[in-house]
Amino acid sequence: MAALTGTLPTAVVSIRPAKRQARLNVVAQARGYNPQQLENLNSSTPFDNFKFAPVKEATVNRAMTRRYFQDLDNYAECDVIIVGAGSAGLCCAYELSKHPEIKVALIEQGVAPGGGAWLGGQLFSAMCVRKPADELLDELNVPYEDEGDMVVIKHASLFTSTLLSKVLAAPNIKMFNATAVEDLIVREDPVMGRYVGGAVTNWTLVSLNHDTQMCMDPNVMESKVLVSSTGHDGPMGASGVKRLAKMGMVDSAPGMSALDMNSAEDMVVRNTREVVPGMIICGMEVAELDGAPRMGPTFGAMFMSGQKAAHCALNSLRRQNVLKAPATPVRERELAHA
Ligand code: AHZ
Repeated sequence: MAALTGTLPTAVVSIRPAKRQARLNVVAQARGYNPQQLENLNSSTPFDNFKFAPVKEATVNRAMTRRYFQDLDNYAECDVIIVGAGSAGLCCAYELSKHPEIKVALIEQGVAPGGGAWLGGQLFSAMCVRKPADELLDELNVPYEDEGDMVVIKHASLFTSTLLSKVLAAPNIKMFNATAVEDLIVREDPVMGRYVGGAVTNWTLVSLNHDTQMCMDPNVMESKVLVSSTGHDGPMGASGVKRLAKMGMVDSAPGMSALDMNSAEDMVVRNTREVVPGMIICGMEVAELDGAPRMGPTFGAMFMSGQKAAHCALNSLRRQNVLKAPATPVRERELAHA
């Protein structure tokens, strides 16, 4: 028998059930089908007879708010704050997920994390990654086509959704999305000088409305290390380094330079660093600070810069632990010779 094809006349859909069945039978027979076949297409699905258990609306409210406010309370002080959940920030978070003892807050101004990593260049699907950054793809089990010195993922979203799922599942990482970092906490220390001690936050929708409403003061989160991965200049991008430049904590933030894939990717990874005590930069924010070229649609440097930033953060935490440890004669001798 021929396969069922074609659509039914719309009039059939709107008439009463008995009449409708009769019409369907006629249509089915006219087209050479058994009427039961047509009826089966109309009938049951595995979801027809289910029923949810009753719920109290307030229970749903409390399930969300209790957790969110517990998180806000818990993350008022954390080890690492990552600002920006683009490819660099997410790679940094993923690397830190391997250290479950470290408490990480990932703050993203957008509702949807991922930054520019949902698509390749010019809104195309494929994502190009120069080697050896493909090692991360093997670790994540993201498939790709090998093209020699670079690999190509069939859709950037496949990479980003896989990475994001690992980061979000990590017990030591909490993502606060729809939350903007409006400013930095900067303190003075007799030994270190000025250092970054955390982030000044607000709901992004509030941040975007400071000029329409009065006095919407921000919140704060303290960190031992802040990783700034806010991408290149834009409404909120490069906000970390621009703040440092305004305060004279770095000479200037000239902005990224014109495209040169070959030098750009090496430079971004090489220059990923603790730029002032307590603050590490990675991803395109590095190019913004150093006037380095942009690389356009190749993502290897973003992966490796994010991974390197995680290691810089671990080093910074270790250094802070050493400095905070009570001085012993042996340690003082070690420090004197350091
Ligand atoms: O929403 C931003 C994005 O998700 C977020 N962000 C920016 N400012 C923020 C703020 N508070 C909270 N003040 C903020 N979040 O940071 C994320 C940056 O992601 P991105 O993808 O724009 O930057 P990236 O450095 O991770 O990756 C850059 C990818 C590029 S750009 C480029 C070129 O222009 O040539 N080439 C590549 C591969």
